[in-house]
Amino acid sequence: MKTTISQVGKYTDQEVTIGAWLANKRSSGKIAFLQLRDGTGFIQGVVVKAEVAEEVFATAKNMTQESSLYVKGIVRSDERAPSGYELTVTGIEIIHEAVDYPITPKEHGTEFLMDHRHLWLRSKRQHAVMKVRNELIRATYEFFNENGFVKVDPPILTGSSAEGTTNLFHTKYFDEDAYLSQSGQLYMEAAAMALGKVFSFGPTFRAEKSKTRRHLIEFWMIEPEMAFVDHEESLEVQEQYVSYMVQSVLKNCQLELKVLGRDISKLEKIVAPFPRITYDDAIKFLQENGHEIQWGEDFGAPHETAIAESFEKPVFITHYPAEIKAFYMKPHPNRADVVLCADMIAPEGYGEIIGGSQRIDDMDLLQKRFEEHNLPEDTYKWYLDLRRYGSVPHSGFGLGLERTVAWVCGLEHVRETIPFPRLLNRLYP
Ligand code: NSS
Repeated sequence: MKTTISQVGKYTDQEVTIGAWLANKRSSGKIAFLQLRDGTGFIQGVVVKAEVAEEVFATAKNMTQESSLYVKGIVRSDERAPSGYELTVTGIEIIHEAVDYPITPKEHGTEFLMDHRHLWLRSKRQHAVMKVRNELIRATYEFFNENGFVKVDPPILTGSSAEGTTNLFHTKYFDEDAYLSQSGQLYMEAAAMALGKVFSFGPTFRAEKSKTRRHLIEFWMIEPEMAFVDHEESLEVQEQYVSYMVQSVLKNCQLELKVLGRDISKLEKIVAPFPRITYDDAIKFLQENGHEIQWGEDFGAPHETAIAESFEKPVFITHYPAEIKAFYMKPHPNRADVVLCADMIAPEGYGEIIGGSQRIDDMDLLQKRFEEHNLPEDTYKWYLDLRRYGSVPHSGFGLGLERTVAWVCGLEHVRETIPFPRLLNRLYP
């Protein structure tokens, strides 16, 4: 029976055939232990010299790392094995022999691994990260579909900026200037006026000159937008969504979290509601704890970490000064100097994973903002139309997938959270 490693549990004590690669190998004169992987999982194959044909044992002993093979064997249930199963090998057919695979079981430096990202993805740890990423994506679709949202795809080539002009990726669109999308938000606002509750999930681009462990040049964002939903109601959707994702990973990725050595007890606490703290109080807290920061300044990574350390769950920092936030955010009804917005800061120092706000729905105010921010009104004519024809209160947010993967997996750096990271100095492979 031909099967995959993830399915071997259905064939206990039966003979199966699996297409696999040799991840690693140990052998003595009498027995060989093959660490096999097939994409669906990892399993140990045991080849006992006395129990197989001579050439089978010889092949096993001489097989090189990352060679591909069809392996035949009997499935044994084994409590000591991480997957719960082991394979007693009866036959081996080499498909392709790999010579001098560059990533050996010894330690390699980060730059070397990044140069070999196309191969590094095969490792057990990277496999686990990609599986968790996939589960976060799966749970995202499930959450929004179950809650009445419609998936809408905004364009990637745009003629305007959504999040300020400093880190735009410029390109040509035939004779016109064009930019790679920094955020689909403005288009999602139009979509919300057509479909009510919508979400997007796609790549976004920021030519950020920052070389930090949280910044990618190309990253994936989930952007829900909701008509007739105010700032407070939007925060409730956000905490429900993030709880749902984390609980889904706990339920469906136990093996992966174990491979990553993630402290599960920290993730088990991620259940809505999440705490909220205003920007004003956050500034006071930081000043009282010895940070040099004044009202009106934006938070850096050390500030976010200091605030997050007071909580076991993600925390919303709400009502930032209008001056340090995007042009489209709605001012607080009783305080023109702050806006109806919130950033969600992940626990354990993983930083901001969500930025969101209620949007300006008043035509005159939005026009005034365009002037203040020096944004060309003709490029945004269509966006003003949303306030001209049946304007309604509406809110939305953007969750950065890679930062969420880093947090849930407990990774030091976002470079391991995406298959082929685009970083300040890296476009290869
Ligand atoms: O700039 S954001 O805070 N907000 C927006 O783009 C809004 N237009 C979203 C919206 O309301 N629809 O970015 C949102 C999130 C932020 O919290 C991070 O988690 C992530 O996007 N983000 C990034 N991740 C990785 N690398 C970079 N450079 C990056 N920039 C933002």
